Amino acid sequence: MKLFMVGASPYARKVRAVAVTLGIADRIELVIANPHERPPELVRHNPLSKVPTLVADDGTAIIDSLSICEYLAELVEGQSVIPFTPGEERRQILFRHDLAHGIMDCAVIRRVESLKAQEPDRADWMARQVATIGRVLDWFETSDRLDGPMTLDRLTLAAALGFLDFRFPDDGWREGRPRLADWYAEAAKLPALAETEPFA
Ligand SMILES: N[C@@H](CCC(=O)N[C@@H](CS)C(=O)NCC(=O)O)C(=O)O
Repeated sequence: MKLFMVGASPYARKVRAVAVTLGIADRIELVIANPHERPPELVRHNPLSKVPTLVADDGTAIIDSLSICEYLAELVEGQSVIPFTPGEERRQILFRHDLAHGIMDCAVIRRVESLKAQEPDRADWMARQVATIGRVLDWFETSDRLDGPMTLDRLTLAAALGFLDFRFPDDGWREGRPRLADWYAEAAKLPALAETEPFA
């Protein structure tokens, strides 16, 4: 399999963290492709020109990080990253995944906006992202499901927090959130996170 990615993408990191957790990272060849440059080898598989994009061994493309994570999980019998059986447990994991994934969305918007010239409308838009990220972090701080096995939701949360540290190291998201800070300090030591640190 080939994974088109960039080193800074939190979405790609989520996929890689899942692959490490599933024990199949060695089956994935990493291909660095800047989606903003619309590289033909990426666009051929994914006309959206977004990373991550996975190309399976039979040439099938799987796009969007959640679909890729589910595909990878399908390859491993008895996996426990994401339950496939419809029901409460799957809904809860996907709910927390979607919240953590939302942190990524807001942080990526903020990063892109921060590279542009400052204008009042833009400052408002960025402040909204910061506020949304803060609300979701507060939600996780008080969640009674913070601790537990590294299922998709927790892997996504850890990748999102890693992206905040990578792009906004002065934000101080740990302040007032001691549970989340302690949880992340432990999560970051796991191979899934330690082996997939972001790079520019
Ligand atoms: N919802 C997608 C988001 C992927 C995404 O937006 N990736 C960024 C890189 S971090 C990208 O490819 N941007 C290029 C573009 O939007 O043109 C996922 O979860 O995989």
